[in-house]
Amino acid sequence: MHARLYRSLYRIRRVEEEVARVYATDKIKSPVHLSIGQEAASVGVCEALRDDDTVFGTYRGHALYLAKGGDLNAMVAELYGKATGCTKGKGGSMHLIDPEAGVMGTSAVVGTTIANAAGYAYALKLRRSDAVVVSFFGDGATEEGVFAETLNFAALKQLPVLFVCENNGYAIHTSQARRQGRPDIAGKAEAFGVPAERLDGNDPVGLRDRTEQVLADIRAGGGPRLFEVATYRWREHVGPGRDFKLGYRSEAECDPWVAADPVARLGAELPDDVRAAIDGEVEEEVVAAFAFAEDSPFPGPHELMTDLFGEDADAAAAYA
Ligand SMILES: Cc1ncc(C[n+]2csc(CCOP(=O)(O)OP(=O)(O)O)c2C)c(N)n1
Ligand SMILES: [Mg+2]
Repeated sequence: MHARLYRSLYRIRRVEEEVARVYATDKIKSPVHLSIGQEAASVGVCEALRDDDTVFGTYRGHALYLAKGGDLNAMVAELYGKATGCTKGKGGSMHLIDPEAGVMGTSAVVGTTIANAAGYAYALKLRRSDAVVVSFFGDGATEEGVFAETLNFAALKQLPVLFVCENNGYAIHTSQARRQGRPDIAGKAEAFGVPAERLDGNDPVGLRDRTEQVLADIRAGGGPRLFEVATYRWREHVGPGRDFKLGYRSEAECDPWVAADPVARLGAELPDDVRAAIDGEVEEEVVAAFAFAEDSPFPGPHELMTDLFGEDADAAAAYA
């Protein structure tokens, strides 16, 4: 029985379905890149992490943020642009952060957090910590130079970092086969000296178990590793809808992924009463989070002048 995994998966699914529902009202003040269909990649990996491990991710980051324990109220309020959001409403859906939960940041700029993660891992190594950093990114991000540079550096320094490429087959509307001369991300990592493997993104149990094994090696000083996780985005690249009418992919291509949906599969394995209890608790939590966002104030104008590098006089003096 995998009640814990199911709860995490179902909770993310319900939050994003609610985001999709509310989006049409224009109350959500930021573009949203939904993870619906891809939740298991984040959940499977994060279930194997310790509280003091950290993650870095992308603009498609709701699942990762929640799977690692990021505060739900602060996330929804952030999407609403409210002062109670995780970046006081300044970052929106693409820039989620919850340092207390080990969510060190997500970014709209493709590839950037790959290097941020390695930098953090380098710091951990210098401090002789056995905590691990996990860097999540898409298949498109592997075409950025920073991917190659970071893998080279991580292998050279044997950094405690697990790279997780969520390969959903597309960068916006262009398939991997139309972008990469050699569509083999795991193979590219191996070329840099980073042991890599391909895993099923619809198998959260397998992902959690494999992550546990690999993390033990990384904690013991074994150096960086990479997972290429096969997954699929059910909705449009950005926004709440479906986009099969655009013609860059077919609904028939998506169908097998929906049929193998791990949220439904794990849910069906649970005794009815256990599942009903989890579903009920999640529903209450989701309703409360959206109410929290609705009721929260927008940031005041003074917030334009806070959280700037120049705001901190000591730091500014140090660089003078
Ligand atoms: C440096 C940079 N170049 C281009 C873009 C525009 N852009 C936004 S998302 C995206 C596709 C990225 O695809 P992938 O890494 O596979 O992530 P997915 O959206 O599939 O999760 C691109 C090119 C950007 N945000 N940043
Ligand atoms: Mg992609």
